[in-house]
Amino acid sequence: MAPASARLSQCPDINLCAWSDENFNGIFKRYPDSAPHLGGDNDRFDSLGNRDAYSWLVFEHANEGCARRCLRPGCTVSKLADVSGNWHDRISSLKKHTRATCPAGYEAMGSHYGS
Ligand SMILES: [Ca+2]
Repeated sequence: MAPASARLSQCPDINLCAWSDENFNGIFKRYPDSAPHLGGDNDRFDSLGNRDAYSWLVFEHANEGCARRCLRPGCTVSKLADVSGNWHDRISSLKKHTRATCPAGYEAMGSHYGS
């Protein structure tokens, strides 16, 4: 098993990256733009990394529906089950924000990249 830092390095600049398992393991996907539907990756992700210059917003349902959280630039979530509300296998849409900060009403999650 590769160290977490090696798997995080899968994530290229200017992308929101997602993995199907915690600690950046499993199926890897990257998103340069918003994704209102995740298709076969719906309710699959367990870890995230944001290497974009903007915050990314995640939602429980497709089309920015229901519960939501925010991941700021340079931040990761190694285990979405530990995010408040338990986000294990829960994300169904992603939105690239227009700023590096989180919008009002969006709870920030995650820790600094690589920590
Ligand atoms: Ca969902």
